[in-house]
Amino acid sequence: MDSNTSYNFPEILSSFELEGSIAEIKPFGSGHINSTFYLKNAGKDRPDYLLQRINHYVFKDVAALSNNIKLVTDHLRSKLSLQQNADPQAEVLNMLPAKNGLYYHKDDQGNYWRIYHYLKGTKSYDLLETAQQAYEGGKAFGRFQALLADMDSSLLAETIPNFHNIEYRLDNFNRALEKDPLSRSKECVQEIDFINARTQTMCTILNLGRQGKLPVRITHNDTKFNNVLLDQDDKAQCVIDLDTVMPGYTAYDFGDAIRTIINTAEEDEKDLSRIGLNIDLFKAYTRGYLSETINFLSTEELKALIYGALLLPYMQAVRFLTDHLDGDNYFKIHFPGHNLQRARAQLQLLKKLEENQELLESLIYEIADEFKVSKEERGINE
Ligand code: ADP
Ligand code: GN1
Ligand code: MG
Repeated sequence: MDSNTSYNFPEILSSFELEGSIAEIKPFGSGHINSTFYLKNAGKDRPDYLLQRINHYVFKDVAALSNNIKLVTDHLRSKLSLQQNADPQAEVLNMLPAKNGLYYHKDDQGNYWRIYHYLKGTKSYDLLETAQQAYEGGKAFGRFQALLADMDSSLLAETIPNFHNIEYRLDNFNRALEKDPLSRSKECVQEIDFINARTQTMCTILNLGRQGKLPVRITHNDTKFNNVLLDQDDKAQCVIDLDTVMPGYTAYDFGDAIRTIINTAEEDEKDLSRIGLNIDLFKAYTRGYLSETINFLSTEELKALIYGALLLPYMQAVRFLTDHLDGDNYFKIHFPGHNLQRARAQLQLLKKLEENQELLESLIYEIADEFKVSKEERGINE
């Protein structure tokens, strides 16, 4: 959407207190919601920045969203400042205040903007290449949950209500199907049937939560692998994209990460035969994740991880297909039918996950057992 949109960058940049002067502004990243621009400083010894237009069609309350990010990043920084080998400046997003004293600026066209310090020398991957990257990703998201485990989740606003509530997502899907404003449902009959055949089983986590069997914690809720920055040596450096950090279940974060890590193809792969499971990457991510979380995850949470791995591609497919039926109002698309292609790819991934459910579940338990001894040694009980 940004290639043919003109923004008043001088006005936007002058609303923030930036060091040096900005020599170059270029579109950045591959996110589906916000729009990101890299701001290169003219001075070599001055910081570069990352400018983001916050999508306020998706995030209705930008003030509450910004407050969440401020609270979470402050908490992370204060926890890390107590750890000897940590570098809070490099490992936590640093959001700049605007001159208006808020953490965002609203421009004349009604767009909302924020700026982060650009973390130099970092990389993010849409598709992973090595098991080390997967392991580091697992550590990063696991540590993120662990560091926030003692933060009061009621301080955080729900930036998108019912974000991971599959019943709500299915209701929206059914509404879109009923309306079918562009008569697109006829081209996705198979996908609709596939989704409808799984509505009950996909409510497992929701039901466990309602029965009080899963604790509500602070979770990230958008743990795509490209939302963790790795350093030059592929070590985890910083978890980013904090717009959806809010109360949730740990299995959701695990599942969304696995969705992007285990897939041998892109999220929107057209050739479904290329979609397969990379079990080594699954093991590496799970090992990294559990190394940071095993000490606080309950038995029920551990059990729920596999359901998260099945649910998240399903939920994503439901959301992509709903948007396709609605006329592509939510996710940025790059060609007509993109959301349908994305939905098909996610359903194919789900098929593969279902075929391998037992194997994946047993791997989670095997890896958890590797850490059991140390857990018992430390006298941690459920
Ligand atoms: P989106 O919501 O569009 O996914 P992100 O916040 O994830 O936006 O940012 C998009 C991309 O920009 C990321 O995948 C990452 O490559 C890069 N990025 C984001 N924040 C930073 C940062 N502080 N320093 C360096 N790169 C960043
Ligand atoms: C969106 O903004 P981005 O690309 O990180 C979406 C996620 C989806 C993801 C699918 C706020 O994330 O929920 O999982 O696309 N974010 C929002 O790629 O809806
Ligand atoms: Mg992102």
